[in-house]
Amino acid sequence: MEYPITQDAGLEARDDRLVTDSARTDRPTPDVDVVVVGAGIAGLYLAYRLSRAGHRLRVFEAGDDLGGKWYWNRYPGARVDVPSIDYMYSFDPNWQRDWQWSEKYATQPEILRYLNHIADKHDLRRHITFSTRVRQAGWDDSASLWRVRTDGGDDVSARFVVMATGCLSMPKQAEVDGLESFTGEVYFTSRWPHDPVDFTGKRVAVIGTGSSGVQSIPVIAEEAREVVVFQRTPTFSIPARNGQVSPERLALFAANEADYRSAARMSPGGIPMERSITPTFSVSEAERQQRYERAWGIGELFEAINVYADVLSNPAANHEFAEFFRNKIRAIVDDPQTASDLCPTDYPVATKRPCLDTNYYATYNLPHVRLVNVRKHPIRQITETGIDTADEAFTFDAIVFATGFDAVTGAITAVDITGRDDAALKDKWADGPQTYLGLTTAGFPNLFLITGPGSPSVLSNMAVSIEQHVDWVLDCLGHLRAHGFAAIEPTATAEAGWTQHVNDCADITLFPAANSWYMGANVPGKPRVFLPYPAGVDFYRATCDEVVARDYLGFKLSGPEGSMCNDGLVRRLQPDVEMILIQMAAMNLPTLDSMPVDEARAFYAQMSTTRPPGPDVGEIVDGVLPGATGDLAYRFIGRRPRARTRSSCSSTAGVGLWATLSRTIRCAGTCACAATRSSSRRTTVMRRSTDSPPQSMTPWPRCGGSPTMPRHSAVCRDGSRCAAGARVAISRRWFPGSPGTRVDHTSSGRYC
Ligand code: N01
Repeated sequence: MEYPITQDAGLEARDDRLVTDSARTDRPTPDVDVVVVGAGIAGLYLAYRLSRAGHRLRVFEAGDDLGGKWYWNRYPGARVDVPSIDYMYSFDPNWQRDWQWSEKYATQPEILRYLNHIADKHDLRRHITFSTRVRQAGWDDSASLWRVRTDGGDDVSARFVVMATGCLSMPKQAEVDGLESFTGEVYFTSRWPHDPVDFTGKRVAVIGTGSSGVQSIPVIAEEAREVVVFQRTPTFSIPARNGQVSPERLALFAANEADYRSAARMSPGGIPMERSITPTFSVSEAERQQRYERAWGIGELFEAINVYADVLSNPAANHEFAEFFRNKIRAIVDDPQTASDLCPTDYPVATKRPCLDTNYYATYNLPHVRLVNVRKHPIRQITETGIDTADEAFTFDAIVFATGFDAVTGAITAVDITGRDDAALKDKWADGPQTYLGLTTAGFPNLFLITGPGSPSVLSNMAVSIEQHVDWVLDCLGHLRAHGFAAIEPTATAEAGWTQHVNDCADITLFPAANSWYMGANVPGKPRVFLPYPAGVDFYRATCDEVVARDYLGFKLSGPEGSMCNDGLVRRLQPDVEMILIQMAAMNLPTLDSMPVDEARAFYAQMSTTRPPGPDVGEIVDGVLPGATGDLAYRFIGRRPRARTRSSCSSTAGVGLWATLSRTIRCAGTCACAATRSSSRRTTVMRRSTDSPPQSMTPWPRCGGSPTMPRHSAVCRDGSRCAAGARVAISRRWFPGSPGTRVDHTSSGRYC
């Protein structure tokens, strides 16, 4: 049986030679090809792409209508924190004829209108079953399909299941005793009523000061008689400076939208922007303050975080930037005690999601607004009439919970998903999610996760990351179809390697230092694991493309006519080492192995003059490691421990260009391989030259054969040379202000 022709008019013709797996065998035909869970931004784009590609699909949505996050989060003041023209689909090329954003940061109702507009324009509603929650999805190995059950009684079989459930869609429990006894009104920002809520003349409590609290508090304070904000952790917030979409930006964007969108796809965060490569302390204090002021004034989160290359990796750099923010808070808030309570001091700036606000700090200057620091005055319980802290009883008419989400994994594990041998995904992820590329997970064939854990997701512009994932999935389905495969699943090796790589990337940043929802730290009992992939949309996209280019590296593809598996790790090097090689290629610098030793040393010395001093050396230990051809001498250079429970990078500036460069080049001329790691302690281990010829050096590892270590590592156990070539370096720069000017560098690396 061929796929039914259900495409819309004018679509690319489907390859009619391709037939379903069941046509070649006696396997049962599934009810549909794909079940999609969720009809938010991801679910809608899936419906668009899948239907156009001729796949039979059903989309189940728990809400009564589409929109996902933007359907549920209707609280006062709710807005997007990425500029509206960046936070939209790129697949709809003629959108400017029928859609215009009214503001730089659109409100929730406007975004919801946009999503409805897209759904209507492309006739997507017909694929969606609303008010229906998927409860269970089980893989039937004998039939090679999924059996999906909903709370509406649906029992649907499908070849593929795609979780488009959103990263911030599973509200966190209130975690406060006595809520059921409160006789006033109770609201959750994540489940706001559809009818307008009127706070006029009321005494209102708001618990929580993340993005939802920061956006809603000033608006609630405009109506309410009294507002008391219960804050557990203060946030860093910058003024959004909302207004009309700037005509200049719109003109620039309209002049070459294709270039703009493609620059977004190859940017660090999904918004056209060059990755900063300037370390904080490489410029004068006056220049730094000027740049911080610009970051504060521009009203864009990603620009602010990108102010210097090492803000998220160098504690001293981060501290200075944080202090700039704290000074701003102190300058805005009149009452010194309130200002002090509003200043975050126990985590590095941007390691918890920073906020964009409109009048947030100034709202605390209003006479009817009060801040309660619950670290000093813990909430004891909610009573019939209000909230009791350890030392005060408050009376309220309404309590608003802005307490956040079981982020990234919560909505996925809320569905009872079982894979091969009835293994439950929830059990598999009990100690933290394990995925390959944040898209798939071993033991669960034909299951795709859109913006799943281990992908850039919440650290990026979600619209761009969603499109990238959906496009990847569609390409994958096309590949399976074209080659007669019915199932795809990552290997355990690839998954372990990717999971380790994500952790390695997080470990060279300051992210693990915060108790954030990125770390799962906001949900009691949730394993403490960094959930998103922090290396950037650009690196991530290149990785996903590389996996495909290398014949679906790390995946097993199977079907009635056989199976194929090109097993291996897509990222073997330590991320900072890899990053430096990519940066060097992007800058057209000569590769180190092409230089004579003296030249390489001179090169390193020159680079060293531009970088700040490194950390104190705590200890130097010489020793030997067992190698394939005998013992290998190494030198261990330990840094002085600092007050952090997590391991940290041995380079001063972590992902900063010059620091990573120097870390790599330190091996120049003396070693056969570069950096590897100790799992308990961040160290640099340098293999000294026992087998490298004196005139040449090998500054990064050569790997060969199938991986012998499940953990991502820079050194192959057998020390053999890499046979496989891989395209690894792609760097694209786009310069706002000069439309059409783009510099593309592509280079081939020999490392694997
Ligand atoms: O949730 P949050 P959110 N007692 O987890 C506090 C996106 N978003 O809904 O930090 C007292 O950030 C909690 O304290 P702590 C955006 O990515 C985007 O505000 O855990 N307090 C924290 O202050 C954002 O980051 C947009 O110590 C309790 C707050 O509640 C993400 O969604 C708008 C508590 C929760 O903050 C989540 O934002 C809105 C308790 N028992 C959201 N439990 C835009 O696009 C929790 N808290 C603009």
